[in-house]
Amino acid sequence: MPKPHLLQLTPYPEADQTPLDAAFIVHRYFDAPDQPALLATVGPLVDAIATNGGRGVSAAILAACPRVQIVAVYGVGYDAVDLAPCRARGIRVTNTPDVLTDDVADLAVAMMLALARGIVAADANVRSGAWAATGGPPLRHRVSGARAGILGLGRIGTAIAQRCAAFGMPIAYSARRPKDVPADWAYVPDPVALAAQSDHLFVALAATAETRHVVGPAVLRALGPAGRLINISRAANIDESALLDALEAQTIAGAALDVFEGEPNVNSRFLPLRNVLLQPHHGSATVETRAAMGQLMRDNLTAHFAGLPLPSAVV
Ligand code: 8YV
Repeated sequence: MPKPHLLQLTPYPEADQTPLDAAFIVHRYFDAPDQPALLATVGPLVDAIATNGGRGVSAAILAACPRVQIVAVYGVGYDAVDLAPCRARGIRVTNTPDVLTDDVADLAVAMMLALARGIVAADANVRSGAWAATGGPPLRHRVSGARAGILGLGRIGTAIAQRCAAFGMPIAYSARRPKDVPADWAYVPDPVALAAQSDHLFVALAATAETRHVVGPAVLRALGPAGRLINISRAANIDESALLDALEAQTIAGAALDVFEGEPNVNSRFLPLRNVLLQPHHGSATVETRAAMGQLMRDNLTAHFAGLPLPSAVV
């Protein structure tokens, strides 16, 4: 059986590239010198598209691939895939849930601790000699027992809540409906009300048209001058301009962000701020998890072309 043609929109680790190259005729769109020309030439041949959570697939690329059968996302977020043409044309879409949940939740908690305890500034204090010269950094704030609010109690939000509960933190969460969770986890569906009762507010929502800018001026006001925001979801869930206003005016205590509008380019207003922790969208970026994501993405592709059920289809 001839190898299917695969249009690859993003680079993968070598360990993932080798098996892809073995199973498919791979067309590397991401480093093509003339991407429109490549698309015009190979688009009619493409059977599958491989991408990641940040890159997705546009309607234009889908339109240039009239015989594409499946879009495989290396990541759990598929908000950057234009689903309307996929649904209209019967194009399957798969992602890589579960295998990255722990890593993303681990980083979210690490970001909370680093922000509240000033880990980055304390490292600089030692490295610069300031500790010896003028003493240690100023006192920071306890995390254990503080109130955790989880905006979006899906797989990752639940894993974050479980970790925070282990720190003795009271848990409150928003979701479309109450979840089957420990009885002392409070269901607070309104984002403003949730922020008002949170010291650390985690944004763990899948990005959709409904969640766009759900964290705006009202939520930030409710979070207040002692509140901290942690975002490991998508930048679109936050009104970044309103967040910058709040950080600059110190009307919230701080924010820890792994995602940004226009990433990897970051708004320069963030750079001088000392009450924000900036991370390079690396929630799932461990050797172990990326290997599992790559394997699951390939398992979906292999299953599709073998006519078998797909391990993790979203369309
Ligand atoms: C990205 C992510 O996919 O899983 C997601 O949705 O945001 C990340 O894991 C990352 O760009 C993977 O390359």
